[in-house]
Amino acid sequence: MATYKLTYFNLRGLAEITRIMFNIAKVPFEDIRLEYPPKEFAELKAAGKFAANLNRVPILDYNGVQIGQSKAIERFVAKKLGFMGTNDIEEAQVDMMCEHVRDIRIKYNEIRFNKSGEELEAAKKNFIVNDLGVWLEKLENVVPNSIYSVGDKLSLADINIYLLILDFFTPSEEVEKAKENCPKLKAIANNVAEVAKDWLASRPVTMF
Ligand SMILES: N[C@@H](CCC(=O)N[C@@H](CS)C(=O)NCC(=O)O)C(=O)O
Repeated sequence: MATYKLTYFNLRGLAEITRIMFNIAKVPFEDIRLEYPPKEFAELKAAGKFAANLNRVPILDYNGVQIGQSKAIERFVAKKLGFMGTNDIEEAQVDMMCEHVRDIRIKYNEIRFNKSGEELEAAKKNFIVNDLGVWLEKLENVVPNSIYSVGDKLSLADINIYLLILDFFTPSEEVEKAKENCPKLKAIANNVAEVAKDWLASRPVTMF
């Protein structure tokens, strides 16, 4: 039987989509969580433990083979567990949706990680009030009227949409307003939340 060991910090961050896939598929994996803020990380890094991700995490150990880069890990695990569509076209569509979600998250992260203090708060609010709804409505336009964004089963694309709609932004009236014209995205996200509810209720509570 295949063995999966996923090493990351004790955060949702770049590992959570993969953890959600293992939990929905009920496939056992070792969820190795390094202390955050990092303590033992420097020592393990110096010992070459994370070379496959250029001395960073996450790292997936699959049957003793080390795989780095969170998106490569997500796609690999999605393929193994059946979350990457049922044919080449669906696989490309899943990939496309994931990249759409990534683009929107990057836009917000560019603000989050490049500003501070009052300037940060003002820029975050400006994005949420003026830009987020516009991007979400574009995404809403490319998903079908279904609880699945691609084909007729849950995929990596749906889990990305779940993260964007229900996890990534701190809840607020403005965030709710940005989502108000996106019933299809909400239905997809709510379906993932329902299917993954045991994991979401029992996972460690972390700051991000
Ligand atoms: N593109 C990489 C980025 C990996 C990355 O930046 N990991 C961070 C944690 S989120 C890390 O290990 N930082 C510690 C360090 O760089 O020393 C991926 O997606 O896996």
